[in-house]
Amino acid sequence: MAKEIGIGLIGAGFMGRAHSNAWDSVNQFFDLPRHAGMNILAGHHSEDLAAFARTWGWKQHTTDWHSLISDESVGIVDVATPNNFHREMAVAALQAGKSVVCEKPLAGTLEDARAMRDAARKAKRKGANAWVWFNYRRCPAVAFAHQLVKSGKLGRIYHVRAQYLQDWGGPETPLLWRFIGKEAGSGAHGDLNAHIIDMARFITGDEFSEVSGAIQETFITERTLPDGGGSAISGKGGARRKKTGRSTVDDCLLFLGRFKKGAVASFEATRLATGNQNANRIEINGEKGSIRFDFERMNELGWWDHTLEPGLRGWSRIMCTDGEAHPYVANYWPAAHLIGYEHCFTSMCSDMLRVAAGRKPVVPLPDFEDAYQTQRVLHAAVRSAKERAPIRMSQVK
Ligand code: NAI
Ligand code: SOE
Repeated sequence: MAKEIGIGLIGAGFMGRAHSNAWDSVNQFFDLPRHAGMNILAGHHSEDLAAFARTWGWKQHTTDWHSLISDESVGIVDVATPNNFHREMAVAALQAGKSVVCEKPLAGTLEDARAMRDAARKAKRKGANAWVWFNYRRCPAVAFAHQLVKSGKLGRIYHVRAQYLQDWGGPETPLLWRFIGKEAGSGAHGDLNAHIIDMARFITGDEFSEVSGAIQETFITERTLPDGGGSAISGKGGARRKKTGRSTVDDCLLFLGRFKKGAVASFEATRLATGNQNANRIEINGEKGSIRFDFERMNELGWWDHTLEPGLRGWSRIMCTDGEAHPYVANYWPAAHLIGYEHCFTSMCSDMLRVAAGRKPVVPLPDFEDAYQTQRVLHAAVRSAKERAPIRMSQVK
């Protein structure tokens, strides 16, 4: 019987649900050296935590996250709260000797992210792990793209073209925490560019050397105050107050970049790309071939083989559902029986449980050290937008 690791989850919102589902299902889909025990849930007193715990299978619940962190039955603390809480919660957990998995972006500010990275370094010496939920790495198509680049299939990389386009942030959307700078750190930038920066670094295996040409805009500066309920992300359909408040984050941020090995790149994140709902896209062009991915068709990877004779070249649509070739899918359904958003979280839980038992993950897990590099790029892009100047990554410590 595999040894159990107790999980303590903080946050009972959208990600609280996604993570609960993943911890609950990981040991059904994967045969692992460790089992996840869903021991304690912590949330806000305004929430019906008893109902949440019952629905998702948490043994205990509390409104005091400090008690969750000090509880002996908890080995991994899962932080699924708004960005401004990440530092306090993650650092406290690491100092208590727990492993941590924290939601993205690592933090709202570079300063907070650095403190988290430093705490993770110290905790690592005592055997604790610190990971970040960059869940899209574990879409089989993205993990496969990482493997293709690593094996040299694309050759030298020339271009990285990444976009994360959503459209839920129009004037009808109330002033949720995602629009409050002190809580979120930034808007579409930290929320969405964080994912595609991580994905670009993960697939190429390369690091940024420079960020330039950044522009950001806040189109909707005043929003009505929310009064609870509505859609998980946008609060649409929920109750509102008449009063309004100021949005203090970007609605979009676009920037250019250079990678150390010479590739050039463009990034765009927005919540106002009308007609695009969760278009998390990346295209990478290399000397021998290209890949492209769009989360709205997450089971597919576009592949262009430039080594073929010219008349035979064309974009292939690879269904990344072949258990013998594509990472993770063998653990779910027979070939061509598609998987969804939630499976990427479950696959990430499987890798964390593997690493907790001293084994290797299927593809690299983003840890605090790694996510700190993504946070530096986020920071450089904001500086580039404000200073209207290129920023060398060596200028961002
Ligand atoms: P949410 O607003 O749906 O949920 C936040 C939860 O945190 C709520 O249950 C709230 O009560 C709880 N919370 C806030 N302060 C707390 C405290 N002091 N103690 C205990 N609980 C507290 O937000 P959502 O969408 O779940 O986002 C949470 C985090 O997950 C953010 O960092 C966000 O960027 C990230 N996220 C990541 C996604 C991904 O694809 N990896 C998707 C959506 C969000
Ligand atoms: C809202 O923009 C959101 O839920 C982000 O917070 C997530 O990180 C992204 O994966 C989906 O969209």
